[in-house]
Amino acid sequence: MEYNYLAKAVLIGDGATGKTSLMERFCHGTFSTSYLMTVGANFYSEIFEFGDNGDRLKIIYWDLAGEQQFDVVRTQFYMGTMICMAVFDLTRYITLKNLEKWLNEMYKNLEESVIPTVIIGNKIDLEIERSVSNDEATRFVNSLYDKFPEYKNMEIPYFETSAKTGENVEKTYRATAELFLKKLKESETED
Ligand code: G3D
Ligand code: MG
Repeated sequence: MEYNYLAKAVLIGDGATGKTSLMERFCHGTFSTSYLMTVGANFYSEIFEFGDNGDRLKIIYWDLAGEQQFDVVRTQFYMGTMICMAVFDLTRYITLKNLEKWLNEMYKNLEESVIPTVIIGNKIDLEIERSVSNDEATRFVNSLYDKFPEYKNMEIPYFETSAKTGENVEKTYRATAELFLKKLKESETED
C-alpha cells in the first residue's frame, strides 16, 4: 500500500514487560504464552490511514531484546528514531521506575532532544497482581516533564493495555501514530 509519511518507532522497557506480545497482538492478532526471548530485534510495520485528508503513515517498529546488555547495538537501534513506545508491566513497579533509565539511554543515542513518546502500562488483565495504580503511573508520567524539560510542549500520553486480551492495544497504536503525525505537521508549518 502507498504511504506519504514514513517513521521509525522503537519499543523500550525492561524484559518481559510485553513489548513483543504487544507487537504480535497488534500486527498479527495473536498472543502466545510460550515465552521465547527475542534474539536480536524484531521488526514490524503498519500503515495507518487518516480519513480526513487521505494521509497514510507507515511506521516501522523496532522491538529490541535479548541483547539489551550489549552497548554496540544501542546506537544502531536508536538511530533515526522518531517515535517512542515505552512499556512497563503493571504487576512490577520497578519496570515503571526503570523507564526513566530507558528514556535516558534513548536520548543519549539520539540526535533529537525530544520525540513523540507514549507510556504503556501492560498486562491490565492481571488485575489481582496489579501493583501500579493508574494514579501512580500518571504521577510518574507527569514527573517526566521535570526530568525531561524538552517535553514541555509535547504531551506524553499514558495507556493501559493487555496484549493477552487485546484490550486497548489497537487504540494505543493508533493514538501514537496520530500523536506523531500531529507533531510532524506542526513542525512542518513552523518551517
Ligand atoms: P518482552 O518482549 O517485553 O520481553 P514478552 O515481553 O512480550 O516476551 O512477554 C513476556 C511475558 O509476559 C510472556 O509470558 C508473555 O506471555 C507475558 N505477557 C505479555 N503481555 C501480557 C499481557 O498483556 N497479559 C499477560 N497476562 N501476560 C502478558 P511468559 O509466561 O511466556 O514468560
Ligand atoms: Mg521481546
